[in-house]
Amino acid sequence: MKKTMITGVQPTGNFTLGNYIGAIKNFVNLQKSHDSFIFIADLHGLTTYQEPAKINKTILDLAAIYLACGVDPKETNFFVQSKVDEHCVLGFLIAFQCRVGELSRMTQYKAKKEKSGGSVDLGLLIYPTLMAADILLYDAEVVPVGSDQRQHIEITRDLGERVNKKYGGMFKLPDYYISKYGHRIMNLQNPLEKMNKSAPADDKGTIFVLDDVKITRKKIKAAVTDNDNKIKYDEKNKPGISNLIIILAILRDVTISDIEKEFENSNYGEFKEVVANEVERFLLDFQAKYQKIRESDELIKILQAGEKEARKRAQAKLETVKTKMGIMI
Ligand code: AQP
Repeated sequence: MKKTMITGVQPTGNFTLGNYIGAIKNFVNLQKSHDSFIFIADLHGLTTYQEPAKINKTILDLAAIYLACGVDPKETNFFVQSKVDEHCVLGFLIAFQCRVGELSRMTQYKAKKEKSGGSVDLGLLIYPTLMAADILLYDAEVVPVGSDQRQHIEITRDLGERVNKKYGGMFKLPDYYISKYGHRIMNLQNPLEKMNKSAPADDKGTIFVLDDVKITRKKIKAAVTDNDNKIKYDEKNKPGISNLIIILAILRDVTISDIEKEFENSNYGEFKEVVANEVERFLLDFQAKYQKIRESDELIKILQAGEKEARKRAQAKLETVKTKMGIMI
């Protein structure tokens, strides 16, 4: 029997090459061999204020991005999280199983709290309990994510296990799927920081997938490197060039040493030119697919079909959970 796989992305900010390489590309590669679910995490997006009039458009934009990245609705149940209410109900029940200390120790929470000057909304603290519900609701065993999400998958396992022990086995426990390379694509201007989709639209270190390719070329040419001028992977001492090596290797589906070998006699200028060409080739192909899908009527029909299957599975699971917890008459 196929294992169930699930992943999601918030419809906030602007989708980056990091999101593609770190999460969606892995999902796309595995979708056929798994019982696959992918959702637009609009409820998670609401942990920060979103302008109500813009939310629908943003969801459809992101849906078109997923499909243009290769998510295949024939292989994958593709839906919007808020359309399946069971996520919220299970999120609530899971939150009761969690200790405040566990949540306040999450790295992402601590970083965001610090950034905001210490005062944060409750949503940011309990975000991992909703994420745990998203995964446990479908008995997902595989969750392809970037490395920033590792801790959230670990707490999902802990919470699932805790409920199983307390009320009797009801959840399968998930594992993260984090690729060896590409799980943390770095900002081109600051290769010690993750490339984020919440970066400002004019950020010179972030490659947004809907960027004009002329802009992307400039960003890659201006990427911060070092003075060594050798195309050698060394994350610690050469984070900038290592980041570019990973981007090129993954877009070409080759290994890091293939890249090192091919460019052993090249300088940084020549190498950046090749990376820029490869990213441009990827983006032009992606953007053409995106435009076509975004304008088509199929988009909403695809989401509705995915929602139907997701709801069926989620309802059945929630009934089991309620019965085990004793909240059914
Ligand atoms: N730079 C990255 N490299 C590899 N994987 C990444 N992911 C995100 N950034 C990178 C993975 O993409 C999936 C969706 O994550 P998200 O919706 O939380 O996107 P984000 O860019 O992390 O969002 P923000 O709000 O811009 O950043 P944060 O919340 O970190 O401040 C996930 O699987 C993620 O791991």
